[in-house]
Amino acid sequence: MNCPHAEAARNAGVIAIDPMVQDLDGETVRLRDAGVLARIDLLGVPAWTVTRHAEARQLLVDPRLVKDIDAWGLWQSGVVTRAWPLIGMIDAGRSMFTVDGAEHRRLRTKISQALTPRRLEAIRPDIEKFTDELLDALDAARGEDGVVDLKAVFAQPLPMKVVGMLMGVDEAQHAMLTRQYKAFFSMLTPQDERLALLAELDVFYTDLVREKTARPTDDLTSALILAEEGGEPLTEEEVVGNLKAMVAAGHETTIGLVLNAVRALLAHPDQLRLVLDGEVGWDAVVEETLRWDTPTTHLLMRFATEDIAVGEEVIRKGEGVVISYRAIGRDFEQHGPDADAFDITRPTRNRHMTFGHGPHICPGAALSRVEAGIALPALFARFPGLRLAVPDEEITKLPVMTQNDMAAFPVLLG
Ligand code: STR
Repeated sequence: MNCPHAEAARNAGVIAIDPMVQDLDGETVRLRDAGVLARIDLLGVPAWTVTRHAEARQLLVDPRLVKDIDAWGLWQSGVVTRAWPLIGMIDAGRSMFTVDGAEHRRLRTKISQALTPRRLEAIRPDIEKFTDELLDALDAARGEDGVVDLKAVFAQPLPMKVVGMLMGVDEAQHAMLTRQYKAFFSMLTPQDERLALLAELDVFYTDLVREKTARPTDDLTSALILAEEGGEPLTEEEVVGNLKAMVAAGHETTIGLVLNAVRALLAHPDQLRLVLDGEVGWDAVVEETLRWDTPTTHLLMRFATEDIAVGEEVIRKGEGVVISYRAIGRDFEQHGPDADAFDITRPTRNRHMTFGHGPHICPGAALSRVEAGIALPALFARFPGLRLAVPDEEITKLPVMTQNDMAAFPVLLG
């Protein structure tokens, strides 16, 4: 029916995700209150989002939901085009991030095997060295007033150094990549600029893959290129896609994990004490931060290849589904009535779903845990008097729709 009343009724239950949101807790609570499946509006584009742990867990193993953008009705009909500011979050080239089923396993296996806890033990000394160097840099970057930006000098460069080393991206390129991803994720970047920078990044990564094809080294990019007996080798496009996904994901999300953990501890001094006194481990801080303040707020997007009933609602064939990990971390059913509280001693702290579930579960989960598990204790050991240089309310969030990304994190090192 095309009458304005029906239209208004349909819109009534729709939550518009605000690209400029500062009150992320408010957004999270609104989504959780809206039900298991909420109707959202992403800059004019309608989608569903899943806000609860149990249902997300089911949907994430449901083969009727796929990552292939061609399964999206609004894309097929041309309503969504590359002019939409979030298109780069979905139409990111062929890679383990965008493909399902047997092909997905083919694209992903080598990466997940390289990132197991056991394999990561080999690079622990490198991560410790990067951490120490960046702690020196923090010390040196202190201004006249003693203030230094923990994001720019520490939390941001560390994951880039680690993923750069793993994938074979030269240090000289890290500043360029940081700048480009910042512009990519920011909703203030005009769409033509975003598309241009994505094209530039494609050229950069393609050149890198060609260089590694000619002269393979011992990094993961070279390993992805080298054909193996039996297995079908990846195409150049697939290696480029995986490399992009690794750098973008490895860089952006771990920044949030480290900063959100520091922020939570500084806001809860009693809990910081428990860790510093050795009563609770740093792993508990990492897990509780992952649950309570997820680096990824919303993950775009999957598409229904058939009608899928979820509780009272039906996701229709062709509709898009977002997973709202921040709301899922605050699910009362999963974490109890105090789900909104940060509590490193909570019994369910390891039962969060921040890394996803099912075939696409984050292949870098163990890596991010190792990074944060090294960075956080080293930071507090070196600067036991670490504190915020501004009131917590003055920490601003960047205009990024899908990630919990702070503009800066000014601290006094004590
Ligand atoms: C950014 C743009 C790009 O070139 C490639 C990718 C694929 C991986 C995506 C990444 C994206 C955005 C951030 C994501 C990451 C996988 C994990 C990370 C979604 C679209 C998270 O925030 C969980």
